[in-house]
This record gives sequence, C-alpha cells and structure tokens, in this order.
Amino acid sequence: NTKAFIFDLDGVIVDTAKYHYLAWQKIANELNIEFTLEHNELLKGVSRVRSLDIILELGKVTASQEDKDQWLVQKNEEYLSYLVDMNESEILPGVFEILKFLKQNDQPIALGSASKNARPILEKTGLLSYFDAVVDGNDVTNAKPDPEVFLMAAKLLKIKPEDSIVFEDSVAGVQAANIGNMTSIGIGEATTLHEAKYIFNDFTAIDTQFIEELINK
Ligand code: B16
Ligand code: MG
Repeated sequence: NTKAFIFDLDGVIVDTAKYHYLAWQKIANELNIEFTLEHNELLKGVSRVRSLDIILELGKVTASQEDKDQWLVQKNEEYLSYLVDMNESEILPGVFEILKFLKQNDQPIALGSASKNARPILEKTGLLSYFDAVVDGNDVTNAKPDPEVFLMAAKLLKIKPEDSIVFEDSVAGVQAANIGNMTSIGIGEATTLHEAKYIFNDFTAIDTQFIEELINK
C-alpha cells in the first residue's frame, strides 16, 4: 500500500515559531503595539501578509499599503537573520525517525507549508532530500484552512486526497486537511487540536506500528 504523507513545517518539523515571534515583536515594538506569546499563537500557520494585518488589528493601527509592504520586508529580513545558523539540531524530536521509517517503506513524502522560506529551512536542516514534493507559500494563493496547499502536494505525489495523511500543529491546518478529505494528525495540545482525527504531543509519541497501520488502511 502507498499513502501520501504530508508534513507542515513550522511547529511540526522545526520550531520556527519562536523566530517569527521575535521578528514580529520588533515590528510591533516600533509601532507601540503590545504583542505577546499568546498573540503569537494567532499567527501559526497564517501567511506573512495576514499575520501583519492581525498585529495591526491588535493595535488598532491603520497603515498605507506602502508602509505595510516595508514592514513585511523588514520582518522577513529580521526572521532570516535567525535562520542563518540553523542546522539539523533544530529538527523537532522524533521527526527524523519517522521520515526515515517512511522512506524505508517507500512512502511518498511532501511538505505543505504556508512559509515562503520553506526550502532554505529544509536545506539547512538537511531534510530536503527526504521530500518527494515541496509545496509552500510561493506556490499557493489560498491560505489554510483552504486545502489548496495539501491538495497540490497530494497531486504532485500522485496520491488521492483520501489516501493522504497530514501532520499539522495549527488549527487552520487541521481544518484544511479535513476539508481536503485527508486524514489529519494534530501535533500539539489535544484541547487546541480537537478537530484532528488523531492527536499526539510530538513525534516521539508516534510509534512505527501506528504508521504501519496508516499505510495498510
Ligand atoms: P514566511 P507553516 C507558517 O509556516 C508559520 O506557521 C506562520 O507563522 C508564518 O507566518 C507562515 O508560515 C509564513 O511564513 O513569512 O516564512 O513566508 O506552519 O505553514 O509551515
Ligand atoms: Mg505549522
């Protein structure tokens, strides 16, 4: 049996949320907008453009498109500065073992991320060669919970949506997988991700027997 295994990036493979947070915080500070870790939760899985709008809404700030464009560039430059030293030590616990197991079992693997920086991150962590397809923020027009990113990934792997499995840490991402008729696996808090078909705290909680059962379903 062959299934498509589709991974989100931030919060699933690496914890880049902390870098997004630091970069957004700098912008928010300059604009005198209070931006806490709790607020940062709202930005998970959300596109860069939408993230800025959410922050501006928090501070009830209106801005010209020109200003917004400048802040978006500034945010990304700041974010990229944190990625310079990134290496395989930033791969979240258990992820590498599952990727290896899937490869050994000839299962196609794809990335389905909202990030426009996904490829360099996969390269820096040494994981790019594990992915048969990479679909990211440069390829899609509709953000999660729209299933576009995952549907495109499944299509590239030549696997039907109903035979696709999605690993996601964000609510919008879990919803996207469900709307796309795929099997959603939430990585994180059960209270937050209750819409997922299965939920695990992290990848160390997923054993290879569970993956085997998914493959043979
Ligand atoms: P970039 P994911 C998402 O990645 C992040 O969760 C989200 O916080 C970020 O704003 C978005 O990527 C865009 O990232 O600014 O690098 O294009 O979780 O979909 O892998
Ligand atoms: Mg994510």
